[in-house]
Amino acid sequence: MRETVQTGRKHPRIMGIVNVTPDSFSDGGKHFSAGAAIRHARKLAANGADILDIGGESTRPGADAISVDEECSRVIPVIEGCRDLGLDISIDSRKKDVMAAAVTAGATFINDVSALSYDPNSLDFIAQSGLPVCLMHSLADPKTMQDNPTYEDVVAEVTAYLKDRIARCEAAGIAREKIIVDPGIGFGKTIDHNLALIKALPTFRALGCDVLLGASRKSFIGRITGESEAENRVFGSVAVALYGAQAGADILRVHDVLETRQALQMWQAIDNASF
Ligand code: 8Y4
Repeated sequence: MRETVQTGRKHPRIMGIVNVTPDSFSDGGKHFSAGAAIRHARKLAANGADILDIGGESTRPGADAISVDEECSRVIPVIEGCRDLGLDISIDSRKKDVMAAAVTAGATFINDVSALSYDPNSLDFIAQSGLPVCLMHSLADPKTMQDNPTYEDVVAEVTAYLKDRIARCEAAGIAREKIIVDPGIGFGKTIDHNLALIKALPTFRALGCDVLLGASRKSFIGRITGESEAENRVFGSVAVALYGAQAGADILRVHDVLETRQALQMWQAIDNASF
């Protein structure tokens, strides 16, 4: 064991992605398998995830909307199958009824890609639950958001949007310490918008909230590196995670927990070294 005392900053928390849709975890056919999703989630936990982000609704442009019942039938068994791990469990949903069922099943964190703008009942629910919530920026319509997104100044506009969402949360009784902000990489952004937002992470921290960065395997990494297969974007994703850690991200949402954790451990050891 090393004798030096670790005093410097800790690395960001790792949020492992558990995408519980029929195309991610099937029983070999067209049916969603909760067992396969739970096995994957438990592996992410063993690999060092601090938070598991469990979501049942696809955010792909043009994906079909699903009902509350369908969404619950996907996510609830997976939450129940992970709650004994003692990790934070994040419910990735825009619907208050799904959030509420997830919290009853053991979720301890709300991740809403609509920043609580999709469901008018979500704000009050989160205020009374007392749970932390991630507010992510996205352009309004998921179907069209990637059709030539334009901003005068992407950093200023995303900052202003998040500031407004924080104010609405605080007005509803959600404490600022419970709010996590996220620039929403890939949600209505070009490659250059994504790069500018990652570079501007310290600006988002200045809002007085923790910051979440979700860039893992996203298409801008594929466009920059020429890697068309999302599963082959691990190295590029780890590089973004390290840049994000250096820039002050508090939570990194990633598919590749083991790889990201190893990279962060080395970054942290160097960052904290003082010999
Ligand atoms: C390969 C695999 C390529 C997945 C792209 C993707 C974020 C998020 C998503 C995010 C927060 C995704 C639910 C998109 N991204 N939540 N959710 N922040 N807070 N695409 O960046 O991972 S889904």
